[in-house]
Amino acid sequence: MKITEIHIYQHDLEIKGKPYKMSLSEVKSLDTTIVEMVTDSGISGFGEVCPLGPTYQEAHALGARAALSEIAPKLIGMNPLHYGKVMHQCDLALMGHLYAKAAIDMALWDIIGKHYSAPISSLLGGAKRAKVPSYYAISIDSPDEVARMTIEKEAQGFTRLQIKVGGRDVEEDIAVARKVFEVKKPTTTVALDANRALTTTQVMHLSQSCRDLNFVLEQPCDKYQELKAIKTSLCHPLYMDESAKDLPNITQSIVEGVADGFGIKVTRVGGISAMRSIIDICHAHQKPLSCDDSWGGDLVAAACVHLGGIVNPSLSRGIWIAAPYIDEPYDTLNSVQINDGWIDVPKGPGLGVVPDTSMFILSQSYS
Ligand code: 0XW
Ligand code: MG
Repeated sequence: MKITEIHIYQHDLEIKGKPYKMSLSEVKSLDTTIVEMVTDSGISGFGEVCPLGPTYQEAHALGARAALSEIAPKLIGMNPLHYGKVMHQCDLALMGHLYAKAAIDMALWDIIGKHYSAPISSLLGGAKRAKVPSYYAISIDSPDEVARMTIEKEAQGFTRLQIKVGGRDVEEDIAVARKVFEVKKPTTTVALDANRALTTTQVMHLSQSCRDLNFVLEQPCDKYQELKAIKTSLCHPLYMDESAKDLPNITQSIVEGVADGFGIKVTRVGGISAMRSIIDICHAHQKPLSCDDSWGGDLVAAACVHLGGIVNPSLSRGIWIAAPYIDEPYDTLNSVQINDGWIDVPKGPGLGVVPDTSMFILSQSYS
C-alpha cells in the first residue's frame, strides 16, 4: 500500500450560543484543519487538529497547516501501514510541532483500522466498555449562571462538571465554587479549571478557603514549577492539563508527586500513539485522566473516544468533546455525539467516522 495523495482542508467551527469563555481566552469560532491521506488501495485516512485559538497554547491553525505543508510532500509514496517509518519521516521533515503531526498520526491509525477492518479502540487492545462518560465544561460566568448550568447539565446526564475559573478576582471563583456545591447533586464530581491563570497565592487562598468542598484543581497555574511549589500546600488534588505537554514531563510530574491526575489533549501530545503510552503510564501509576482535545469536530472526537474506551473505568475522568458547543457533524450517519452524558465508542473501522469533505475548504494538495 502507498500514500498517493495528501489533501489539507480548512474549516471554521462556529460555537452555538454564547462564546466559550476561559480564564485567558474567549472564543466564538475555531479554525480546524483536516488531513485526508489517500492510498493506492482505495482506502483514505483522516486526521484533524484544531487549536483552541492562537493564544491558548503554543499552537495555532495557520501553524498547523504550515507544518503540514513541510511534512506532507515527504510522505508521498510511503506505506501508511508502516506507522513508525512514516512518523519518523515526519520528524526528519520538521522538528517538534506535535500538534500538527497528530493529524498525520490520526490519519495513519484510520487507514490501519480500515485496512484490518478494526476500530482503533480494538487495535489499542479493546475498549473496556461500549460507551464512555463525557463531562461538560461550564464557561466562566456569575455564580447564579454557573449554578443554573450545573443543574441543566446534570439533567442532561453529565456526572462530572468542569467549572472554568481564573482571570478575575479569586473571590468570584470562590463564590462560584460555593454556589455550585450548594446546587449540585452529591454524586456529581467537579473540577475547577483555571487554565493556568491563577498565581500561586491565589490558588492557595482558593484551596484553603474551600477546604470543605471536594473538587479537583485542574492546571491552576501556568508553570510546572509553580504547581510543584504549591502542591503540598493545597487542600485539593492537583490535575495537570496544559503542563502535560509530552511523555517526559508527564512521567516527571508523577515521579515528583506533583500531578494527582491529568487532563490530556490528544493532539497536544502528538496523537493516538503518544496518548496510548500516556494511558499505559497512568494505569501503571494509578493516575486518573480525562481524554480530551483542545477543540475539533467528529474526527478529533472519535480519536478521544477510542482512547477513552481503553482507559480503566476506575481511572477515567471522562472524555470531553466539542459536539455540545458546535452543531455540524462531519459524518451525518456516524457522528460522535453525547447521549444522556455518555458517548458510544465508534464501531466502524478506523476512526469510524468518514467526513463529507465537501463541507471543507481545500487548502493544500500533494501527490
Ligand atoms: C475542557 N477542555 C478539554 C476543552 C477546552 O479545550 C478546554 C479544555 C480544558 O480542559 O482546559
Ligand atoms: Mg483543562
